[in-house]
Amino acid sequence: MSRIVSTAVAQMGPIARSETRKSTVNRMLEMMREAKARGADLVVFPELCLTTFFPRWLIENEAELDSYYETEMPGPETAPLFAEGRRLGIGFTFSYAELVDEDGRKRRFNTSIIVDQKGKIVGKYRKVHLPGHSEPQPGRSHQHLEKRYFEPGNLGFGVWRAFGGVLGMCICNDRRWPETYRVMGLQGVEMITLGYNTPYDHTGHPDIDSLTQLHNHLSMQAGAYQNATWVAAAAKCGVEEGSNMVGQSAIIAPSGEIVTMASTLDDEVIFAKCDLDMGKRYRETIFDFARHREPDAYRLIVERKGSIPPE
Ligand code: ING
Repeated sequence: MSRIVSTAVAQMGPIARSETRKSTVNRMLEMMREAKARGADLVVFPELCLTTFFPRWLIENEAELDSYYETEMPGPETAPLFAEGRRLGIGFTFSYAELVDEDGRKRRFNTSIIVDQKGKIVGKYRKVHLPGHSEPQPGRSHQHLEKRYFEPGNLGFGVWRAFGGVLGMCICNDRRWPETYRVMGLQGVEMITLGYNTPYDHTGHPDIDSLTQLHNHLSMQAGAYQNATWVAAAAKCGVEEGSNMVGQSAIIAPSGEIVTMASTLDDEVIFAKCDLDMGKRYRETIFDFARHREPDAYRLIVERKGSIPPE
């Protein structure tokens, strides 16, 4: 008997700086209902999908910066998501800016949660890989200041039993790093959900930036195949406050194949029936980690942060 997770990905178009959480939550609720109508058990929303992608600006007023963060989850403005998920019997995942007092100090994380079909938070993850800079860079039309506004996640890459399988999460830039998938692969992950905000002008090098779409899917297809896991990825996309961000949200099978993809730059629900047992045959042959991996040969991956060429 196959273990099918009927999965929807809810891509979101631009969120204006002035758009309220009430408005973004209503857009999410609309797509949650559409996902349920299409038979979904789970719907995946994008990274930082309650507000505009604020790390594109230098924000020096702390109260203004704090206004982009959630201090409770669920809070008054996000509670409707949990109530509707419970009413419809559909789980969901999304990322938000988390402001929390931890270890006696104010801390800021880019945080994602998995909520089950009863509206219970069953998993929490904090983004490990923060791209961009902590100081504004000259000559850029938009900044990328996640290193200024978030700390690297301190929860590691966890996995949780949910929806009849083993689920994990990552967030945006995490999807470019093979370590992200492998740490979850070594815990038997069968589906990884993620969201992203990916501007086309990230590096400022036209030859690289023109390959943003390729690098988006290449990273996720490789991660899925090399760890025999499904990947369900939701873009926040389109031209948002002048920043052009890639769409092409996708559901990717353990084979590395894209089984469905968004074709607009707006709010759009895509859907696939994901057989969690599909990864099994890859894990029993090509990627039987226990039989084929040689950790003693990989020590540098953990011991060394930056690359050191030979003398
Ligand atoms: N955004 C981007 C991402 O990793 C980026 C940053 C864009 C990196 C393009 C490389 C190329 O998709 C976030 N939020 O991590």
